[in-house]
Amino acid sequence: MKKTRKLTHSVIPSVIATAILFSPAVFADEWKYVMEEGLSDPQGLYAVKFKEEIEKNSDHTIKIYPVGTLGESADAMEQTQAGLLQFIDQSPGFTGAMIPEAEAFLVPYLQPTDPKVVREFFKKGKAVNEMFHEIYREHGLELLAIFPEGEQVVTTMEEFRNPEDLEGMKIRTMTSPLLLETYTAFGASPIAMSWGELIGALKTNMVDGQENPTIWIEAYGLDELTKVMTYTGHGQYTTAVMANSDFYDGLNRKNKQLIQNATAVAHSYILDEVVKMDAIGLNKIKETNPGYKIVRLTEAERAVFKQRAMAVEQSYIDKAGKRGAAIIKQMREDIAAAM
Ligand code: 6CS
Repeated sequence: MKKTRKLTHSVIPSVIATAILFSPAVFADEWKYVMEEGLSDPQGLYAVKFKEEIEKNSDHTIKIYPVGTLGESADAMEQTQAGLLQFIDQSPGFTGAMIPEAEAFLVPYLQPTDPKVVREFFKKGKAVNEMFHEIYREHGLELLAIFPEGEQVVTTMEEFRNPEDLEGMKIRTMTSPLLLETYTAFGASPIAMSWGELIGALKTNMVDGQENPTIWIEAYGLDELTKVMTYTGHGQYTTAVMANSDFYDGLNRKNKQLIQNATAVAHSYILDEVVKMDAIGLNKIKETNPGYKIVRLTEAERAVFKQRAMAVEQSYIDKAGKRGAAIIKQMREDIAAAM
């Protein structure tokens, strides 16, 4: 009796401790994931796939915060770096002001436009997959994936074919300084602003145009607010998914693997989806807005903009230094390999 009692006293706490230690519920965390888009946009599709993978393979859950729910892009980044949020999807178009090396994805006429080459470049390219990790780390971010959302297309009130036509046109860009330099080099008058301000700025003629991929232009009615859409061939809208690096470093090996596996699945999935989405975006614009003018600059017309883009590339290298130059060189090699 005495023995039993003694046993009960000593065993119960350890049984409880064991139960607590190995109960899945104790390790089931809710991770917060913020992004710049809605659930049906490319970033949303990626986030939902990532969430599904995490929740299917663990007891953790992911709470997704779509665009607008936690402020603008800059606010979301501050909250992630402070550790209030665990994951963030933010594009170099916004991150570029903080991480100049990330502006490599904005250098005009560097990225491929052929969908197959684009896929290879993002899936297997050494630049995309190896060269940015350490750089993002310096900003408290564990870089997980980089993916495109479609070719950047310029929507304006008037047609343009050369830099002279763009003179005086106020083009909205995201807040990366290199985008301002790009549109200045292209002959326009760029104005940087957050996404939340753009629709109002177009409606009040504060700006005369903007750039975005077709899926986004159609989804947010940017074609309805402009008259012409121009394929200049100067780049892909690119975005990146990151985790707060302290959060990531604090995870055990199993959870890190869980995140890496979910990343691989979501990345593969989105690379296929965006090709379809780009075509869907264009077809929907043609269907719903038949009067909308769609222009594809000829090679000769593009050549003039390409010439101007060289100064922008040099400016990128001036800011991003040797690392930036190495990234550009590697990107060119990756594109050649992908072709
Ligand atoms: O132009 C923008 O600001 C937005 N464009 C896209 C394709 N995604 C989010 C971003 O905020």
